[in-house]
Amino acid sequence: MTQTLHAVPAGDAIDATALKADVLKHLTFTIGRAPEDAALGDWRMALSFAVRDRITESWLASERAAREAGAKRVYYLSLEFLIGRLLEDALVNLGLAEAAEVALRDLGLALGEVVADEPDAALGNGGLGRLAACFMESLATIGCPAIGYGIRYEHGLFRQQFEHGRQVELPELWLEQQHPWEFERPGSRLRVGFGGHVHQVEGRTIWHPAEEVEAEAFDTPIVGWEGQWANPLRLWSARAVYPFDLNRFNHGDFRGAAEPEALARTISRVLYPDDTTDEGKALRLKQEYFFVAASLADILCRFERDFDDLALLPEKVAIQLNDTHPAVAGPELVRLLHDERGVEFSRAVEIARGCLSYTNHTLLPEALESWSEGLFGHLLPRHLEIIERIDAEHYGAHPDRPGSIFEHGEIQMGTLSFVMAHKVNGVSALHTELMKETVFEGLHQVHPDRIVNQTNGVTPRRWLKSCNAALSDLITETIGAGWVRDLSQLERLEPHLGDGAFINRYAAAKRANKAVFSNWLAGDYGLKVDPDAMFDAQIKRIHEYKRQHLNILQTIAAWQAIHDDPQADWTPRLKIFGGKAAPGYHFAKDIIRLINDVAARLNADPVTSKYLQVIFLPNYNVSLAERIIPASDLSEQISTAGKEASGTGNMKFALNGALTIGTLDGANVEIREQVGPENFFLFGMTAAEVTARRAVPDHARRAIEGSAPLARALGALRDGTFSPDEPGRYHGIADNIAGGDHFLVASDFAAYHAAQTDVSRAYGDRETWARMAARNTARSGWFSSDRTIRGYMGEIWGAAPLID
Ligand code: F58
Repeated sequence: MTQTLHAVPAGDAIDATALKADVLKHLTFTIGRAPEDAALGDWRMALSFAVRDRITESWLASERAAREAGAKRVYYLSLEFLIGRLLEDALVNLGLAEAAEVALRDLGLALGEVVADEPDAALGNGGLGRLAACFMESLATIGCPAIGYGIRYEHGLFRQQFEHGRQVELPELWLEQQHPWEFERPGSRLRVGFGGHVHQVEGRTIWHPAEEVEAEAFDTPIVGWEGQWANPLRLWSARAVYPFDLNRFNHGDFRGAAEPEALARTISRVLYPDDTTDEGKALRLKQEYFFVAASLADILCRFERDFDDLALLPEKVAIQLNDTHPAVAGPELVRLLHDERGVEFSRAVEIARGCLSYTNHTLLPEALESWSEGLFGHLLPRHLEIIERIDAEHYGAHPDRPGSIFEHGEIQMGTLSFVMAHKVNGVSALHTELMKETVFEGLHQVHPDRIVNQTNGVTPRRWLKSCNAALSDLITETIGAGWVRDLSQLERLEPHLGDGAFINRYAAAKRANKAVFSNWLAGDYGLKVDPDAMFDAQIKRIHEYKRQHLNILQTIAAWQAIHDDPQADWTPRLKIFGGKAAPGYHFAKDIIRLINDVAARLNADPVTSKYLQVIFLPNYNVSLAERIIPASDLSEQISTAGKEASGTGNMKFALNGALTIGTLDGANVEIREQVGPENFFLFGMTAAEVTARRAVPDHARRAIEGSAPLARALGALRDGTFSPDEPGRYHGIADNIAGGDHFLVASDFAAYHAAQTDVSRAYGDRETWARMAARNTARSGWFSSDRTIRGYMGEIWGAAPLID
């Protein structure tokens, strides 16, 4: 035992001893298990509690400091927080990773196994939710007093399995075991009402909801780098006001007795329920209002504890709406100020606007949220009236404005959010400009200073330091450890890029990650791959605009070309796919099945499989991304230009030394600017060219006539090459591409195919490739979410950090 402790620096030895004692204490007194009976999960729980104790100290001190300073607080309202695992993150940020390793080794355990036992908290769908999680970590690292508000879904994003290549959705059960990070707050339950009617009493408007539920808070402290600051993520859980109807029970109606509780709990049961039914739609709106109402009540309660003048609200409170899902915060805040506190209506709107700001994450028309007036008025009658008045006042002030909040009997939540926010931001430079030219064109003309850009970022603690030890150790040895807090310091790697020895070490770090990944693939999926092959990854939600079908079509073309000339000098590649399709999105599910069918055929091909293999890893989540990204050479960012608002996976890959093959879309544009065009494989039409091309009749047919490889690859979809048991299975995809081809797969194919050939050639020169990869790392400092958060603090929130 002493020997192990001597292997680490003295400080860590002390930490390790203390940590070990705390782990044993929690195992005994919190978990109630003797060491000899403890399972892996018990140890993980005990370690998590020991770590949580340390975070809690920092958190309570942060809360005290914020209060004493009378500081402005940031409230981040998001229906999604895609947190992933927390234990490793917390250990790394507290500087306890090595101590934990030693302490656990002493107890006969491997830290890696303990960490991997934690379920992923998947309380989000994709980029928007993961951005919220990165922001929470950056807010804490910077020392900005903040609270993240969301819903504590019992079931996060579904678990994905493949059955005969098809996606099957299973419920996700992260709360099946105790969640050790959270503090339940039974003392701060709040009531949230729905439905009912509105009436006037002595000039005041009173809303009488027909139904009420209780919101119970669960706080998870999120600690920043070096443990200097921690902020809570407060997630609300729904429960019945009267959980149990004793009367009905006593009359033998056991089912009925439990009904109120079951109904109330539905609100926080699942992430983003299917809203194709009217019941589903109503539930989604209920979720939105439920968490907004609870959060705003909480925010005002905190404010009123410290201040007594509501005019100070915009000076002390910044509320960020993560997309339009919390848009009802506008009318709710007005209701709280006007109806419940007597502030004059226009003044209430002005105060609310001073607090609120809104982030837009999509320009896709089908993804812009709207609610029918009927449904909305039924659930939130008073809010409908308030929105009507807000709209009328906005029209009064800007009679020449182009559109109303109400269009075609629907409430446009984007317009409502815009009107109620003092700042509206896009998430990449291109996206922000397109916002001004498209969805918000008219509003932008009326409010030219409202739209600002805050290009997304990712936290370097999780997305480099913890997930890629080989590379982060090399970086620290080369330029010191300052980059972890200030990612712009990565530019100090630049002078080393001409040094062959450094490039060799950089390449060796990537090679080591690839070896680990290959072993894992062989062990868990039985797929043997050559770690020297190029690892080419596209991991993200499955969507037509993201064009996984372009990727797989080009893979088919490459396979056909290898077959034609198997003796040629082909660059071996492994194509990695990962991502979930929305349960009702049939076309996306067909794409998944196609990729799996192609993988089965290609991986079994004795002629080509040494050059080209394909794997679709099931159940893509944060932890899987942490495995894939450090081991990847090529990052596929191939969306139809103008469609991907930003992307954040693209940043993680570049930071970890994968080169991008991509379109001029979202933050790809800025990545290319930063890393240099010579270190980025660009292809495809620009957003303006996309618009022009769509207007060309028959654009897909023309593209197919112009590209023999494309025509041949489509032929393989039609003749049942990948579905011999059902030759027609992929006719739908082929027809889509050859027909309307809204996402211009055919039109961009030839350029993509050519760019992939360039990629293969470039990978042949390993030293040059490694230098290009290292340059990507050195020039990715801009993509830290710390930079993004500082941007929000300065330009949107007017908040200041409370640590240096
Ligand atoms: C994503 N949006 C954007 N939405 O697509 C991506 O470009 C961007 O980088 C990211 O936000 C962060 O700004 C996104 O993830 C969703 O997941 C929706 C949530 C609500 C249901 C429909 C999907």
